[in-house]
Amino acid sequence: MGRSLTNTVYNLGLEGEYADALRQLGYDMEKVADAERDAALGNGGLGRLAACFLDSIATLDLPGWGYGIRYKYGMFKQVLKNGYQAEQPDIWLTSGNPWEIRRDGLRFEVGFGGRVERKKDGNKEVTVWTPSEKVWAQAYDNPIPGFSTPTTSNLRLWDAQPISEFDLGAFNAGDYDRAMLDRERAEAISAVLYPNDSTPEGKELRLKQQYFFVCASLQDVLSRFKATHGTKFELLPDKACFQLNDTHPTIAVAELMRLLVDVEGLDWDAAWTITTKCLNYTNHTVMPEALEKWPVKVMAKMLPRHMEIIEVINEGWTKWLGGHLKELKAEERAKRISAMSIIHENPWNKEEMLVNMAYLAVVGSSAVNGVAAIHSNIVKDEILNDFYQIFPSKFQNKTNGVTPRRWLAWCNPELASLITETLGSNEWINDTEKLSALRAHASDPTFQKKWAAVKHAKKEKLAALIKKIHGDSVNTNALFDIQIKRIHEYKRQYLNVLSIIWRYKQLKKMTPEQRKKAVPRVCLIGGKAASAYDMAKRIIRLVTAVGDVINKDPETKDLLSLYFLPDYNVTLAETIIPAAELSQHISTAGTEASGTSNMKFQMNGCLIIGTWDGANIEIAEETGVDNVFVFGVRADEINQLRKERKNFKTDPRWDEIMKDIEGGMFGDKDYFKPLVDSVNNMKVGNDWFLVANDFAAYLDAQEEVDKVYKDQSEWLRRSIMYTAGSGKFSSDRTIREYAEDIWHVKPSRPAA
Ligand code: TH1
Repeated sequence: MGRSLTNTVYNLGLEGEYADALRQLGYDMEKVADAERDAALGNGGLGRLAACFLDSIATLDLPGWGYGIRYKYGMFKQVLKNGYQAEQPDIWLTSGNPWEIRRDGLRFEVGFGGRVERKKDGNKEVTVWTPSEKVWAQAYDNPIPGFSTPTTSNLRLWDAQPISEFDLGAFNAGDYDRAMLDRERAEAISAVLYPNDSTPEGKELRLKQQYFFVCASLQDVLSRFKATHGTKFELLPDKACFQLNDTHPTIAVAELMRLLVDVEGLDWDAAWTITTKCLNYTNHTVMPEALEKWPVKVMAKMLPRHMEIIEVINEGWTKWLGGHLKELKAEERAKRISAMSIIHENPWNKEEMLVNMAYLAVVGSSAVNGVAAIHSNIVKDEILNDFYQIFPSKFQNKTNGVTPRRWLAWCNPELASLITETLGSNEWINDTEKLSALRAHASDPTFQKKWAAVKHAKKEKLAALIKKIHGDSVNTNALFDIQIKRIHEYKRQYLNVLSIIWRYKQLKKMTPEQRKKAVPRVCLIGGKAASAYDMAKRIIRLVTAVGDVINKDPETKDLLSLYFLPDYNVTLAETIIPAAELSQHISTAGTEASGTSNMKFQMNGCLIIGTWDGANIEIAEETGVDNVFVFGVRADEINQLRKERKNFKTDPRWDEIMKDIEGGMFGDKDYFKPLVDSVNNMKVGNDWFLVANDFAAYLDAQEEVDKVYKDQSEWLRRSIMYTAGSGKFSSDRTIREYAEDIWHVKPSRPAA
């Protein structure tokens, strides 16, 4: 979520009044705002997307809430120690969180482990699950006010608490450690966020977290449903629906079945009809290693009844599939069924059976969607193609969006005023399509001048922050070139650093006369590496090591500098994005499902250098493809290219840089060896993400960037065209599509 104070005041339309009131009390708004810590309860784009969705749900007067875990420790704080990433705990709740409202008395029991028995209830057989461990899920509400509406949405977060304060028996017997055990075990569940972005952590505690928040959230909704509709569960799909944000809450399929069948006494088929009508699934990644699979053994031990339910679902599903595919030859049919089974063998370990959570989500949902047009096509044509063939009408696209309140109107008030003044009203904040009227001004020199002045002011502000962090004054007349996102091989920060090395070497070779003509750049890279992601940490070290060399070089430092911005988070993004002139979205084509910072940069008039991937494609279409620096191979080429890696002839410039790194030009050569190997050595990495492949095209695209930057009026024209073309990427548009095509809900505003 990031910070709440400033955004809340903004959405409520109280900015001036609130600052005045504070001043009368002797406080300065900016300082007060700065004291707030980010709520960092997610990893990256996935969580921040949900935050934008809540802003849009409230603003559009839609009846929707968010659910999650009230982690005691959120995303770790990243610090640099001698240029290496180190992690520190995010102790964000110590001074209290003024935004949350603890709902006393609103808590639900969540069980784990234990045994399952069949019992007779009259002449009906019932299933009774007796968990061996129980905890409370205590509700905390975090209000989300809409912009320019009385509607306020809610983010309900669950905190895990022990059922009994402590074991008095053990305490009396003098066994103090055992007396505290329950508390510790319970609190562990909501203690800490797993810091992996896009790759799942196969830890038991993670499954426990998933079940914990799903179980509490479903009970919460069902209890509210029952308060008005009693046990008319056939009405449930009309009254409630759940959007599974990736596979993480997919255990909901089994839990809703359990609640309806075991607790409410519905028969299986009726419960299945209701369950599949209530649930929908959004897929957010195509990375094969990211698709969650839980070992049957782990699930059976922690959630024995759910494992049974999943087995029954799978039996019904595969049986139905057999009937559906009866035209196929027996052998082919068996192959298809086994490929689509929710429970299957671990391909790396034949002894182990796995529950495929994406398959469970598809079978258990009404609608399945991807998050950008290209991504939804990859979902249909590749990852879930078998399922698409069976249920073509289930599959949809919902291109991501971001809230224009936080990411333009609020974080860039100078640009917002200029836009409002130019368009004659601020209606664009709720109707971003109106931004397209800026196109008529894109080539107007007077307007360009004002536009440039805003960008410059934002660059000055960012430069002040860099000075505070690194102690250096950067050249604010330089092109501000920025890549901020989680560090991942597929996002290719590595490619960016390699090109910076090449740029540095070129500058070094130039005469002073030639240097006068070079486009100066300030390169900024920020992002966290998952603590166990070794290669990502090496990439961070390479960035800092290259920065250490070039930022100290008196000959070139005004023409090229490189800084790593530690602890990239929502608050930092709010200062960085308005100041950016060029932003990098350079994932290997076909790997970034959507990306959402690309949209935030676009709104703020920042040009994009990017691959034909994720939402970059739609951004280019809306902005004008010629206004975007597009390079590199296309998604449909990568399978072939990966096969042909061995015959790939690297660019001589690439070979030179690899030798520099290996030779110790940036120190630490042993530490960088695995990085060099991952892109050169067929045995080690095979250059899976095609860094070497796209290198030459990337350098060409960067040269084109310089050329356009030298023509400031062309650059500014493009910059204006980006904002003008960003209308589609408001999360209001995305949420309207979810509301109409999947949730079937209509706006309704509380009576004033
Ligand atoms: C991200 C995707 O990588 C990104 O492309 C997309 O814009 C964003 O979701 C929102 O749709 C994902 N983050 C995660 C995090 C985890 C697991 C899967 C994904 S996909 C933990």
